[in-house]
Amino acid sequence: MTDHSALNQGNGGETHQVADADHPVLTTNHGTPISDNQNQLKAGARGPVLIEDEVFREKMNHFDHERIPERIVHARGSAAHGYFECTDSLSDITCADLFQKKGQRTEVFVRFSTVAGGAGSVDTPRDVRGFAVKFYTREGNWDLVGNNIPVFFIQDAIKFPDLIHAAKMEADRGYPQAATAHDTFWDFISLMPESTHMAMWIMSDRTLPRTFANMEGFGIHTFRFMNKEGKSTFVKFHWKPKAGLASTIWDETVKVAGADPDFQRRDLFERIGRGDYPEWELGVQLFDQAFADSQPYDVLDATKIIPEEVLPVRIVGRMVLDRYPDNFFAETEQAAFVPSHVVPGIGFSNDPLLQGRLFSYTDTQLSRLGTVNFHQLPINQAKGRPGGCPFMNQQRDGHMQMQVPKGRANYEPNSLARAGEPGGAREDRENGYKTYPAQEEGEKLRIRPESFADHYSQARLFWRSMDPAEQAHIASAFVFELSKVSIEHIRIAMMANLRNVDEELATRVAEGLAMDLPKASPTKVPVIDMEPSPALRIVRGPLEKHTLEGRTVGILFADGTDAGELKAVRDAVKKAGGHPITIAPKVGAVPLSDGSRVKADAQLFGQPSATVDACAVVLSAEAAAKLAKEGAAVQWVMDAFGHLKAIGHNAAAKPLLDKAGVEADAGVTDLAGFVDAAKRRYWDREPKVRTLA
Ligand code: HDD
Repeated sequence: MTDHSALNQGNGGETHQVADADHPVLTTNHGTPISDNQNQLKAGARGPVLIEDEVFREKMNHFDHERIPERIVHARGSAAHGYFECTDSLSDITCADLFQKKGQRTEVFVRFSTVAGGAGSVDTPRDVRGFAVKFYTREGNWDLVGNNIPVFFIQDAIKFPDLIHAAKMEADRGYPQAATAHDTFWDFISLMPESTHMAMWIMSDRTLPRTFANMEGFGIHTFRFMNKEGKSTFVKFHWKPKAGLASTIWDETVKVAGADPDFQRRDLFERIGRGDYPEWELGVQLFDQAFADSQPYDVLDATKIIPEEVLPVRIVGRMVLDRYPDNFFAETEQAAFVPSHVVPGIGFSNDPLLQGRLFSYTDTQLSRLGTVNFHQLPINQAKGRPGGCPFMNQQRDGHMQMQVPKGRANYEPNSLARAGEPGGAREDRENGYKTYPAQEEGEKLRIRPESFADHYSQARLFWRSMDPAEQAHIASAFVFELSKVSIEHIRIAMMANLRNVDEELATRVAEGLAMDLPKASPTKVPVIDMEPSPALRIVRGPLEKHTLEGRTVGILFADGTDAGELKAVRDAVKKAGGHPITIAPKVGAVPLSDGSRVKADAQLFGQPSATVDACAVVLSAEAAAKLAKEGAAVQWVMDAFGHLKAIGHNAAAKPLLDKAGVEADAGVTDLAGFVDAAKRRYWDREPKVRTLA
């Protein structure tokens, strides 16, 4: 008979590693030590497996249940921890703890997301980005759940399911994933004129942010601040990126999606890893009822902005993201953002979109996280409260209850304390959350106020505020998207709406689609010409920053590259705050002119120039001649030029640039001038490299 005792004692796998000083003993979930993690329990070495094998069954069982429902929207997201610091006290305006004292810090967890795609979709579709901030204040968690665009598609939350159904993949065919360029989306938009303003934003470069660190964030709705005396002030929230606003060219976005589906997630991870912490200023627009009444639109209408030129943004804080989550699932996936979670000093307005959201988010967490106890998950705990996480109430039990409350006080009021037992928590009439006692009265009606009727004036304002380069991108995006619409009447209906925005825009899009302009769609109220708002621009706007700080520079080199030149470019980029990435046809040891051998950070095929912010080409004459015949190298340079990036090169690299069709302009420099040139994009080059609408 064969002796199997050795196998049964757990040394049956070839890669077997055993517990030692560095590795604790592996156990089942109920704590039993495991002797063999390589083999199922069998009847005989080649025999059938046995159902009594709890080690296998438990492991499989857990694995089979690892996934939870993804978010119904904003499923694809990336997050980071950090802090908010108050830089200007708002204690006269709000009693919210985090705004009381200059210098006071509050922990935050921030999740960025795309809206339409599934959890595994690419980071860079044309889509709105979510910008959700959880503040762990000392008086509970406040979730400011915003987007990178200051308006929304619809005015009333009852339309949200329709909007999302229309935007997501089509119900019968299951595509497109994470894309608005399809029939059902534009069908809905064309039939909902209130979405026209947001449609302008999503066709703009705002939906193609370079990285999360290069986006603005907005709370969108009008909220309320309340101070200690109970006085209310309306407020709109703005996040202003320290790294500046920056977007990609559409062709670049498409190439980034192919080269690196995780581009923005990776950037967040690497940026934090190297200490380039993403940072934003928090700004507020504060106003009262008299101001609201004086505006040509309703401040309760989430399809409208208050231009910064009309009501300046007051900077009151900064937010720094300095720690990537330790575990994606436990933190990023299980984070539950709920706009109804506010803290004393912060309240809501009657915006019907906001009011609908106050219901939907808790509801969705119940199906996504599966229990009313989702607030007990570490990422969701109210950990800012003194003493850790002391939420105190008489709510009990439920799925996955993690707490073990002591005593009998699971009801209130009670008099148990008088008998020497713990009596539990009680309300705080003085400092507990108080709702603003707004006066309300009216008939019960399903009705949209007349003050919400203007759907085009701000769409026009947006178009007329754009830089010409951005206008060309918007018109071209409409051409691209509407050319993907296969039902002609939808395209015509959309064009009829665009005529109300701006005749020039409509004409350019119609020309791009080679179609006749239809009659403008009827409008309920006249479209107003508002004063343009330059603050809305990215290109040549107030937040376009010429800098290398936090940006990446690809340095293409190859066998025989001059060692001194390569080092000089790398050093100069670093000195200017940039992040150099050396790229070569082979990553191993590349021989340089002085006989030394260096490793490249990335390989030419794997790091297309679309993935970096500026490009340097440092080659020997032989390598340049060779690479001029290499498609990937020619494309690398051609795309750098086509994506309006700076290209710095040494003299020997010229044949490769010539082959790629690079023409002389301010962005094409020698290596000495490169670092300065690399701080920006060259918008004037665009008409030379592509036809735009
Ligand atoms: Fe929403 C998620 C932002 C309108 C219903 N929304 C969600 C997230 C963000 C936003 C950033 C992801 C949060 C995270 O990272 O977990 N949503 C917005 C903004 C809106 C908006 C800025 C308009 C101003 N949303 C909106 C409406 C409804 C919802 C009108 C429904 C009435 N949103 C949801 C949701 C989600 C969500 C279904 C899905 C996952 C989640 O809540 O936690 O409840």
